[in-house]
Amino acid sequence: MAKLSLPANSKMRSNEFIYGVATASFQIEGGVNKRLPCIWDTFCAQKNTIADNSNGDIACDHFNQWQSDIELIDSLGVDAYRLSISWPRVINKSGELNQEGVDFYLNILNSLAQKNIKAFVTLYHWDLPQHIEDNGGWLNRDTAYLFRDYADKISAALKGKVYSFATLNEPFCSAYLGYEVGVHAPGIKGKEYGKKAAHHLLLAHGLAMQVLNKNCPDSKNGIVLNFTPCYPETNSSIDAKAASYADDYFNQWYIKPLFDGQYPDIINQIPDEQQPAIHDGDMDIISAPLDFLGVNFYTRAIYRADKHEHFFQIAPPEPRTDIGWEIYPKAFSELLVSLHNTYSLPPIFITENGAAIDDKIEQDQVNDIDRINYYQAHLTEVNNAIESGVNIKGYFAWSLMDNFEWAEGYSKRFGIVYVDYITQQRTVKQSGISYSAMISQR
Ligand code: IFM
Repeated sequence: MAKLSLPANSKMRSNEFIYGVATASFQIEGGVNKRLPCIWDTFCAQKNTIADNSNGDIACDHFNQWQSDIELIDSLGVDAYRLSISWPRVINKSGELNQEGVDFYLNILNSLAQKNIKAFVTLYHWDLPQHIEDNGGWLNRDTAYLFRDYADKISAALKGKVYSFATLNEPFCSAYLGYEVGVHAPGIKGKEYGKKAAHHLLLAHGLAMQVLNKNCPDSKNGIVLNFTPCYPETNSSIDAKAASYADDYFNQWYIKPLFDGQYPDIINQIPDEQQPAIHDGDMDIISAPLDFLGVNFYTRAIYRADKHEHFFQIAPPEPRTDIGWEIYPKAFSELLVSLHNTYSLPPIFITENGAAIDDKIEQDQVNDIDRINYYQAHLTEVNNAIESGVNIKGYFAWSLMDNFEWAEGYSKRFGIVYVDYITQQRTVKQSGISYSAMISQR
C-alpha cells in the first residue's frame, strides 16, 4: 500500500508546520430545522440543479454527531481543523445572535481546545441566509454591511477560541458560479451580474476584516481564495493572450484587489453593463493588510484563442479525478511561486487540496490509492514551492469526510474518511490512515 511521505530535510517536517483537515457547514451539518433557510436549501429544492437531486437537510448529520466527529479528527493526529460557520444558524432574521446556534459552535471550539486542535474558522462558505438573497443577495451592496455585522457579532461571541478567521471561502465560486453561470446557488445567470457580486463579496471581506481585527486581534485573520491556473494550449501568442485573459478574469480578479488595491487591467475591456459598482474608498477597504492568505488548489485549466470570446477552455486532458478535473500537480508549485513573485503576500496556508475518487468500501476498508497518489504529488509540489522561497505555514486536506459536493450532491467523494449516508458510519480510508501516519512521523 502506498504511503505518504515528506522529503528528509523538508520544512514540512517541522512541528511548526500545521496539518489539518477541512469541512464546511452546509456540506456536513444537516440540522436544517435548527437554522434559517439558506440559498442552498432553495437551490436544491429546484429541479435539475443537483446531480442526484439531494440536499443538505441531513448531510453527514454532523449537527448531531459533532462529538464523535471531533474524536475522529483527534484520532487522525492533526494540528488543526478548518470549519465554517453557518450564518443562518447563528444570526436570526432581525440580525441578532441566535444563542442556540452560537452554542453549537462554542461546544465544538471548546472541544477542539481541550484536544489542543487549532480552530480555523471560515465565516462564509456559501450558505447565505435566504431572506438576504430575497433582497438581492450579493448583488445588493447592503449585503456587505450585513456580513460585517454578522462577522462583528459572531467574532465577539467566539473571541479567544479561534486560531484563525477567514472572512470568505472562494469568492470566485460565490460570484461566478452563483451569479454569472448559475450552476451554484442562487442560480442567477448573466454576464452583467458576476463582477457586481464579486465586488460586494470583496467589500464584505474588507469590512469584516475591520471588525475581526477589532474583536480578535490575536487571531490570524484573512481570506481563502481558490485558484485554477490558466495554461495556453500551444506556444502561440494568441493562445497565451487567451490564457492570460482567463487568468485575470477567474483568478487575479480576486487577489489583485486585496494586494494591489485594484482590479486587473481587463476591467477596461469589460462592457459597462458588466462593470462592478465601485464607490470611493472601496478599494482601500478591500486592500487592508491580511494576516494570512488561504490558497485552495485542485487543478489547472487550458485555454485557446477564440474568434468570438476572449478565450475558449478545452476539455481537461487525462489523468482526471472522478469529478473530471485534470491531475496536474506541477501547476500547484508554479501557482504558488507566481503568486509569491507577483504580490507582497502574508504567510500562506494551503486551506484546501484533495481529490474526488470513486471510492469503494470493501470489508470496512477503502483502498483509495489514487487519492494517496494525488496527495503525495501535491504535497511534493508544496514542498517545492517552499524551497523556492514561498512562505507556506500549513496544509489542509479537503476533506475530512465525504460530504455534499454542491451541484454534484453526494455523488462525488472528497473525504479521507468514508461516509455511509444511510447509517452515517464513518470509515477512515487508506488516505486518512496514511495522512495521519505522515503527520505523526514528522
Ligand atoms: O467541496 C468544495 C469546497 O466546498 C470548496 N472548494 C472546492 C471543494 C471541492 O469542489
